[in-house]
Formats: sequence, structure tokens, C-alpha cells
Amino acid sequence: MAQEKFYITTPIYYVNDSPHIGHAYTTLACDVIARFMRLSGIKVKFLTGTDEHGQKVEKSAATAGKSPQAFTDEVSQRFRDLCKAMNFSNDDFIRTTELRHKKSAQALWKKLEENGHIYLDKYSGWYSVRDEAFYQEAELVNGKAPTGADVEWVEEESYFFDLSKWQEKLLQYYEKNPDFIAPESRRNEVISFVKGGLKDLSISRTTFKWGIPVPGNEKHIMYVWFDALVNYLSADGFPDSTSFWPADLHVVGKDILRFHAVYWPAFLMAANLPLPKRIFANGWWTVEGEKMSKSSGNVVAPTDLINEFGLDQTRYYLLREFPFGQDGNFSHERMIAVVNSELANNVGNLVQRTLSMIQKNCNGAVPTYEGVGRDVDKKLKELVQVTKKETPELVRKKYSDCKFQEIILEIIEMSSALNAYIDSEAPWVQKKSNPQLMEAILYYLAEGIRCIAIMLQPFMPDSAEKILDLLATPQDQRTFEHLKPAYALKPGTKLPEPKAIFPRYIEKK
Ligand code: ME8
Repeated sequence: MAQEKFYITTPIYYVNDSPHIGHAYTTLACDVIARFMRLSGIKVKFLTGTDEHGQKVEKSAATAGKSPQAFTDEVSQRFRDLCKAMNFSNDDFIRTTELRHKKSAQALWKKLEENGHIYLDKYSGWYSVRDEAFYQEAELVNGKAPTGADVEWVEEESYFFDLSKWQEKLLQYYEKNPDFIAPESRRNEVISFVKGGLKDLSISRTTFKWGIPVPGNEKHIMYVWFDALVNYLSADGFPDSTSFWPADLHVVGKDILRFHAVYWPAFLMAANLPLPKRIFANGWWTVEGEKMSKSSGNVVAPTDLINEFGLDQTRYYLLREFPFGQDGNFSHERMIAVVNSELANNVGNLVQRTLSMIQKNCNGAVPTYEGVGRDVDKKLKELVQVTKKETPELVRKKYSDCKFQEIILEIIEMSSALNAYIDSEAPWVQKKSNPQLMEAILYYLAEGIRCIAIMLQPFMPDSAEKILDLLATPQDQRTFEHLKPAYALKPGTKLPEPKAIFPRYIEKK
């Protein structure tokens, strides 16, 4: 049965810093899936937001000489601005300092308490503020967290969640639901972590104040990860009424998979709530071969890329460069090469050549394919059919599996094939000798472009829209359903003056 609802989420980002391409990347992936689902007629909730409590944010506010609230207001706005700059289509933006979230986090806490899964004790152990995570002695490497972050010794009264009781249930769940954690290699890491044994989890702190008070004992504030994970429920109206939960997909970076694939499902099981259907972990961007960090001064801001290369070029490059789930590297030189060879010289050139030939030779209207003396269009028809040989189910599966690079490269391959077809058929040669044949060639090229533009919409919404406008495709005929031949271009439709879509990038000296 076709699914008619889809709930997709990004991590909520810490407001200790300005957004960079790593943050934009995870949200972009969600945006592309959300757009694809909407174009497939599915009702979507796409959520992103900011994680504003905890010691790390409190410290950053102090360093900036601001109150935590003023500081979080300011930095959270930068993430909101990023959504606009990147053309993200999120339906909601949650901040953990909002009342709706506090209510929700306290309700989940109470539920776990009622169900007997929370108890008061003392915590003593290592804590890393940068990671906002507890570490066991055995996990430390040369006195630091395995991530390289500094740790400090913490001893305080704390509430605990009985995580150790959920080890077997979690393992059974992973076993029964092989798609729950992706990619496969990450799934295996989670399984071996859980098999290694789970300790009860400290879920409250008393040594600072910037957090959500524990219901019934305000001396304690909730551990920031307990607070943060609940955002996926609070944005859907929990505990009053939820309309989208369970989430279909949580996309997160590989650094925070453990929180989502171990702690979160355990909390949900303990509260008798349904589990998200899938958690997909994306890999890590380095920049010119180096880890991206403020101290190395190599942080790439998405807005800088947008200003230099264009918005859709940036969206395209980030998802095209390497398979989602793997690690990859940002290189300025590679970005120029990709933008020029695949967007300017390939798709852009195809659109430009075809539409200007139509404008010049077919009275600026969609040409006709009727009455051609030979079967010229067979090959092209097949090319256009490339889009249709894949069933909607298969395409949907590719999106759900986050195979962005594969999807993009298939579209580019189709564009290359159409360009090669122009060269081999040379419609301008047919102009005098066989104008009908020329028209047929141009018709199928234009129809191929229509399909390409429809398919590019999730990745490059503005540019795809411009191409569809140039083809005078009706606004209500631009979904994946409209790839079907029944909605093919109608000969005789007047077309506007062609415009360049993807300019060539010329490096400024
Ligand atoms: O962890 N490459 O927030 P955060 C790829 N608040 N992705 C990257 C990246 C990089 N170099 N750097 C960051 C938190 N990311 C918590 C989450 S969720 C309930 C709470 C992305 O601001 C990636 O998705 O540290 C990573 O998981 C996320 O940003 C971490 O953002």
C-alpha cells in the first residue's frame, strides 16, 4: 500500500557556533528527500532546529559575554537564516528553549518515571563538555575522550535511566529490523557497541542551570541529550496528540549515531512509544584533506559557496561529490570542475542548444514529431524512457536509501546521451533537406530535457523550475507522476525566449 505520510528530521544543531557545510549537508539531504516525497504526492513533515541547552552552550554564551537566552536567540537565528539561504523546505523549526519542547521533555520524563525506569543515585565518572557525553575510564585514550575532546571528572547526585535493562531488547530489535540503522557498516558498529554491554545512563545534572528542570526536583536539570532527543516528539505535539510520529527517517551525522540508535530507542521502548523507522548516518566532510575546525581556520561557510558558485550549484556539489554515508573531502578545485563539466557544459549546454535551435527554427514553439520518414526517434525515445524504466517504487527506494549521488549521476548520464545525440544527428544539417526530421529530433530533445528537469527538482529546485518554465510546462504538471508520456510536451505550445541556466564558473584572479 502506498504510504501517504512521511516524517523526516535532521539533528538539532548546537548553537555554540555558526553553521558550516557539515550542518548544511545533513539538512540538505533531508530537504532533497522531503521534496522528492512531496513531488510523489506524499504528505511530508520535515523538521530541523537547534539544540540550545547544556554546558557547552552555557560556556559559549559566557565566552561571548551574553546571557544564555540572548546568545541562543542570536545563534539559532543563524541556523534559520541558513535554511533560507540553502532553500530548505522545512515545515517546522524547533528550538529546545521553546515552551512546547519543555512540556514535551517533562512529559516523557514523567512517563519513564511512572514506568519505573528512572532512579536517583550518584554519578562519578568522566564527562566531555565538547561532546556532551559521559565516558568510561576504559574508553579514554591518553586521558582524552575517544573523539580527542578534553574530559573532566564529575561527581554529583544524578538521576539514571535503566539503560542496562534494554540491551537484549535493543539487539533483538536490530536483528528483526535490519533496515533500522544505515549504512550497514554503521549498523554493525552499533550492534557491537551494544553487545559490549550497556551501563545505566546518567540523565540529569546539578552543577549548572542551563537546561530543563526535572519535574518534581528542580535542583536537577535534564542531561542535554535526553532533552535534545525529545525534540522529534515535541515538534509533533507530544504528549497531547501526534500526527506524524513515528518518524520515517532520522538523518544524523556518524558522530551522534549512538545517541539515536541506542539511547533514543531505549527511551521510547521504556515509554511504550513507537520507534522511528530508520536512522541514517552520514559521513564526515574534511576540507582540502584536513579536519574542518575553527582553530585551523578552514571552516567552509555555506553562504560563501553560494555567493561564489550559486545556490543550486552548491546544493548539487554537496550531494554529488561522494556517496552519502561515506566520508568525503571538499576541494575548491573539484567544485569548479564539477560545476563546469556537469552543470555548465552538460545540462546547461543541452538546454541552451536545444531551446535556441527551437526558437530559431520552429517559430519558438514546441516542434512536432509527426510524419518523420524513418525511425529516427526510436533511439531517442528509448533515452527519454530511461526515466521510466525505473518504477516509482525503485526510485522511492533509492531516495529512502539516500543514494543521492547515484540518482544524480543517472540524470547526468541521460543529459550526456542527449548531448551526444545532438552531435550525431546534427539537426541543423536536416534543416534544409528534411525539416520534419529536424523537428522530430528537437522534439525528443526537448522532451528529454523536460524529464531531466522534473527529476532535478529535489536537488536544484530553482534551476529545475526555470527549465520547466522555458518549456512552458504547466505548474500543475511537474510531479514525478508527470514524467509519464501522457504529459509529454504538446507540439505547437509557445515557448519563451531561452535563457542560460548554468553559467560557466570563471575563476576570479
Ligand atoms: O551533535 N561533516 O549538534 P552539532 C558532515 N546537538 N556532517 C557534519 C560535520 C562534518 N564535518 N560537522 C557537523 C549535535 N555535521 C547535537 C545533536 S540531535 C537530537 C542533537 C553535522 O551542532 C552532522 O549531521 O554538533 C552532525 O551529526 C551534526 O552536524 C552535529 O551537529
